[in-house]
Amino acid sequence: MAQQPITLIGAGLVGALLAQQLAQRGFAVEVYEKRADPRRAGFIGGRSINLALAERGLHALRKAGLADDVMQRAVMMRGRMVHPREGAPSLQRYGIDDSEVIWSVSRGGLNMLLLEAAEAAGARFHFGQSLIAADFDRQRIRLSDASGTERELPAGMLIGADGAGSAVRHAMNAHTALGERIEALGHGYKELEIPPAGQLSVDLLAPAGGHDQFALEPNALHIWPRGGYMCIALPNTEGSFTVTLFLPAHGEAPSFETLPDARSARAFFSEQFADVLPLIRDFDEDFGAHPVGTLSTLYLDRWHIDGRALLIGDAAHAIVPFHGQGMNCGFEDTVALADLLAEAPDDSADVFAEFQRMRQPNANAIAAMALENYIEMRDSVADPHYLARRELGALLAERAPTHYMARYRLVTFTHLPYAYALERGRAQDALLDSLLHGSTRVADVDLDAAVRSLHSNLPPLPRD
Ligand code: FAD
Ligand code: E0Q
Repeated sequence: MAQQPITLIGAGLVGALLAQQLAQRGFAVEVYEKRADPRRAGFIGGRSINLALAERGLHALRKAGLADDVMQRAVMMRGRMVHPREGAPSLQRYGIDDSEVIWSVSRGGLNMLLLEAAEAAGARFHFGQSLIAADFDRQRIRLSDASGTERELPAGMLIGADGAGSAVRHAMNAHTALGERIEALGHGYKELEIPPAGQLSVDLLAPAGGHDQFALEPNALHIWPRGGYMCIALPNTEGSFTVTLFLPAHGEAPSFETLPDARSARAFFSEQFADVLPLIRDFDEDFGAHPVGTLSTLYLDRWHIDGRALLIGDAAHAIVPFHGQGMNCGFEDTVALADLLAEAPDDSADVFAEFQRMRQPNANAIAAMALENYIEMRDSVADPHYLARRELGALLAERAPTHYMARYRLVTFTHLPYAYALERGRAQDALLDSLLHGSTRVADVDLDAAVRSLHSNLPPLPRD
């Protein structure tokens, strides 16, 4: 192939995987990344931050030939371990059995693995290079290095994988209105760390028979739902956990605004998350040093300027993290785009338009489901009506697997389009509601009649 090189901005999770996929298909790829090379610099102060990898992301990694490498360093999560204010934690399985699980992976580790793979495939990376402007008429970009020195480069085909605050998007929007809409959630997040249990005092170790390397059950995503806010924790391979507190940014207590220092935060945790607090060894230091992150959903009318520039991943469709699908969706994007470009390397305008046509309805659907899942996680996982629907759903999935699959499973364990999962979930919920009509007594439902009603009201699930 003798096409013009592709200029990619951003070597985060999506940029690095896209670079690998394009290089593998024979394209010349030049990648410019604002930050230093994490393989040299180490990842943000050595903090271990992790995220949930599910079937969609894994499928993209399989196609890239990278799944085995990634899985070697992943921790299985069978379900969510819900820690109520009072009483024992309980595991809500994500799938029907251990064939339906998700995986906790290190963000930094995954990013470095993807950079290695992309370089090995022939992509070229330029670190410490920040895009500051783009001229789409002259097809040139302006970059600045860490010292502030600027330079200009030609960029015939420009792809922005530079995340939620995309500079490429900003430049595109100044040239052609993209119809940008950013909806702030109004809640922020802060990451804290639970070190391996070996590093905690002896009396906090798991009871005899437990996993003594871990302060909590390792093969689960832990959730402490508290109504308007919550904590979660995902396991790391070394036996540590990364805890994330999600809380309103402003307003009456509790909000990040009302927790200005570690002392107030400690008092809040000792009231609301009493069992988590003693596990976070360096609580004061973590709380004081780690910034509060912001959360928004990004909607655009257009993702591209004809064949000259395109946005992908969070730069095109940042979503709130409550379904654990942002990276998974971005990884799905990379396969779709690389396949389309390989088929028609000289028709980037058609390819970009087709990419948006294919992916935007699905990005909108996962954006909506991620927002709904925040409410579900922080309020409903302890709600009897929610639990009754879940229980009845599980019975129907067992008795009528061709006609019922929980929306969570459609999103997390299949490759069916997100938009289909959203639509099917609505239809299934309506049916569950009509079967339960407000009751929480699953035992009272006539299951044979329920299965008949399911078969006559809903088409069979499509083959994946
Ligand atoms: P990013 O990862 O943000 O990468 C963008 C890259 O571009 C960065 O390296 C940045 O330095 C670079 N860059 C930025 N500006 C410039 C510039 N001007 N010039 C050059 N380079 C630039 N997703 C999941 O699938 N599962 C989860 O469990 C999950 N948990 C999450 C938890 C939280 C708290 C948050 C906030 C998100 C979570 N996500 C999760 C979403 C996931 O993090 C994102 O969807 C994913 O990182 C998007 O990848 P990206 O490459 O598009 O953007
Ligand atoms: C998952 C896996 C940040 C984050 C990531 C996640 C999930 C949640 C709650 C959060 C959703 C769920 N979930 O448990 O239903 O499945 O990734 Cl907060």
